[in-house]
Amino acid sequence: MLIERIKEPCDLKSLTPEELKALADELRNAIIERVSINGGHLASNLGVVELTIALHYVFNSPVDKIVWDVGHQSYSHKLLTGRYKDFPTLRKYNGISGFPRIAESPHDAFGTGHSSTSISAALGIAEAGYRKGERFKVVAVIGDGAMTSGLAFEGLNQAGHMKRDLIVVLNDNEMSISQNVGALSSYLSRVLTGLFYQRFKKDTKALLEGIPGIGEAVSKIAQKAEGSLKGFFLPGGLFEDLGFNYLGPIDGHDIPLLIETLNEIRNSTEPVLLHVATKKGKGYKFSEEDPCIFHGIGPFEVDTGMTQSEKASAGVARSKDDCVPFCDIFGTALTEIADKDERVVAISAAMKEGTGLAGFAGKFPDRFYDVGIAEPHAVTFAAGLASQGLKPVVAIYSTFLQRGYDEIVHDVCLQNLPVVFAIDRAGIVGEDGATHQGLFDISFLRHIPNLIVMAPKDSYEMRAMLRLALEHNGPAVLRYPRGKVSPYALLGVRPAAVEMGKAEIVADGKDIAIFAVGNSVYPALKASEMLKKDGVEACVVNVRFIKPLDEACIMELSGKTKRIITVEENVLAGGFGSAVLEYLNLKGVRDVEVCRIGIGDEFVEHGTQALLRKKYGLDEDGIYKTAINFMRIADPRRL
Ligand SMILES: Cc1ncc(C[n+]2csc(CCOP(=O)(O)OP(=O)(O)O)c2C)c(N)n1
Repeated sequence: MLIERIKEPCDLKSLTPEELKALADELRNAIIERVSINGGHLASNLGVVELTIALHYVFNSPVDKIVWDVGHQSYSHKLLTGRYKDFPTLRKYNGISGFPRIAESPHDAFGTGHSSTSISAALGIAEAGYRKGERFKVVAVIGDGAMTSGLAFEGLNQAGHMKRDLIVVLNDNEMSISQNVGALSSYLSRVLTGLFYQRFKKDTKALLEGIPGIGEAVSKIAQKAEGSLKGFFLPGGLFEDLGFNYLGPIDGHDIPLLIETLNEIRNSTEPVLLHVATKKGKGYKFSEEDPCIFHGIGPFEVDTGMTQSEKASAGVARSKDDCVPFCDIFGTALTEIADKDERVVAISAAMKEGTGLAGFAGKFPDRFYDVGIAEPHAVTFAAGLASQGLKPVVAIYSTFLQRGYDEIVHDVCLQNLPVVFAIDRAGIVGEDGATHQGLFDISFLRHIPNLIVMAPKDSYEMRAMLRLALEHNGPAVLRYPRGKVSPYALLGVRPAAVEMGKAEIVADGKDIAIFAVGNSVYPALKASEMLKKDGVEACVVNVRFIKPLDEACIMELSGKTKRIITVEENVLAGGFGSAVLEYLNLKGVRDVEVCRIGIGDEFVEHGTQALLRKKYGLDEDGIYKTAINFMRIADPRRL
């Protein structure tokens, strides 16, 4: 196999054009096989196989730096840069990451996971080389989806101005996760289809012919000069105007053409943008047909394209909310509410499917806004809508909302505007790893005045909290995890109605009080059952409101038990447990001990959710062990 012979990218250079083509097939097969077992980003990776080969053929990584945007398409890059042997560990705990990481390989010039950073990072790298007098090339590879972000344009803006030696490869497959949207996307489509130039020709002809006396003659000359006109007015004018030399669009699956073009560009010392057209999902029938489903996917069967969970649930009847992902409960609940209230609108930043809003978008196309990968804009756009009496719901993953922090403070909360934030993937997300864990949102939201922060533990609370958030005349947050809801029937009792600022006691006990946030309530309940066997009666509180805190409940239970454990899938610094400590401190309570379970001062790496929850003591065993130790220290004679 050729792929086994490539230990370093320079090994590519001795391959013939036929061998490079055969290598592309091998890379594709390796990626399909591995993703079918480990899960991962399939369609984006299959689309850039040839481009990756050509880049590594022409440039000399790691001296030359290739900066991948998002980094979800870097599997071929990993396979060609000495990680073929480790590829089976992709996205597994202690294995190689699904994204580039500086710590993983010298060939990973810049770590990513969030989109649209590549141009800024590559420009910084190029500028550093320039200042240090070092000679190397820097290539940013960015998708048309990632290009819709303001951050990408901030990078282009400075790069075009500084005129540094920088190459931007725009990998245009006309898809973000789903169909790319927006004016930029339409512009790129016109460029790809050649319509831009044709329309220009038509408009120019009409314009010239309209000039009295000389118009027709000039138009004829212009037609003759079409070749040079084309040179002047090639598509890509947008990038030219921003200070880049534009080249393309070229076929991103034609290795010889890519190599020839990149070799040309290599000699440039000014910013160049090469526009390549690729097919997302290329080379695997099912991902070509449905690149959106195969964008990020769990394990699947190669022959049928069916995921393991699809296979498992085929033909199995389900009760309404049983084992449905939180995001789907959210999407359905929002659609139901919107049916009765036409002021309700929904906003997504290029994550319609992931956030469960596809149904809403289908039913209310003119009340659904996909703003592209532009989280800060999504927040401020929502603030504008809310200022005029609409009820916007912004659905964004916890990790990506980090981008919108100032907009939440300045545009929404400061003006007390009724924007609802549906924060999905809050907590441990699993195999996507450190760039995607949603472990900061409680800390970066809890301190903002006017904001209400809720965490539903199940489908009942998701619905009730969403209603409450939309009725509330101010900003509100719902944070909920990746994964399926536990049916509330598990509790064996009907849940108490959701009331503003009120926690729910789900198990009584006098020895210790466990305050659990959202999806940590069920493991806390199970831990309380284990504790019972040791003679420890734990009271379990479903926090529901991180803000406002249920102060009365904290006071009462701390007085009764003198021992509090808090459990949250968030960093400890500034989290819910911190809020409890702050409150007790404020009230001068000195005789209550608080033990907090959450994430310490570290980034959480990739691994399954179950494994990571175990590692950080967030599962039932972890909560049980913490509680037992806590009780032993507090009362050594008892246990
Ligand atoms: C800031 C941020 N928001 C959202 C995402 C989720 N996301 C990952 S890939 C992607 C689409 C990227 O599209 P494009 O850049 O065109 O790359 P393609 O997958 O089509 O190759 C999105 C929205 C992200 N990674 N970062």
